[in-house]
Amino acid sequence: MADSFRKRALGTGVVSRDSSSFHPICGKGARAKLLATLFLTLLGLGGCRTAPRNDAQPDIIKRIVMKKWTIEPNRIEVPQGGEVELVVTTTDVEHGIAIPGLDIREPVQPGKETVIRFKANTAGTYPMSCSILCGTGHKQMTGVIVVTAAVPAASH
Ligand SMILES: [Cu+2]
Repeated sequence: MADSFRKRALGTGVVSRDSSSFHPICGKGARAKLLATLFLTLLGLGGCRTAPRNDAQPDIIKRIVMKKWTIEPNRIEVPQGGEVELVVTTTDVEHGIAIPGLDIREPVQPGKETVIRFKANTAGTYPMSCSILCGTGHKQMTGVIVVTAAVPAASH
């Protein structure tokens, strides 16, 4: 008798809990799903914004160190057709890396890596220089990117 009463009470309890929380749970679930979708969308957008401008995986990674008043190394050779990644840092003040022939101009800040990707389409010598006035030796901060012509494939 007591058992059956308890069961019924529990049953009622469960039913009433279900019925009372049915709509809020649905609403919450939908909202959570919407929020999750928004969150993932934002993540996706964030990824796009911070992605390098060339999505291809680099074939060649070159590190460049800028400091008063040199660019090291001041000559970088890359093969024509290569996907190139330049990782530029500064050991002192803010500098800027400019390679006008490759349409590259980016600030280089202390404590940060400036990562630049490009495809070396056309063979040639591309002057690079510091693009941010950094002191008396600023104009000495020069170098070249040399894109070496692709060797024609040997005939069979
Ligand atoms: Cu400079």
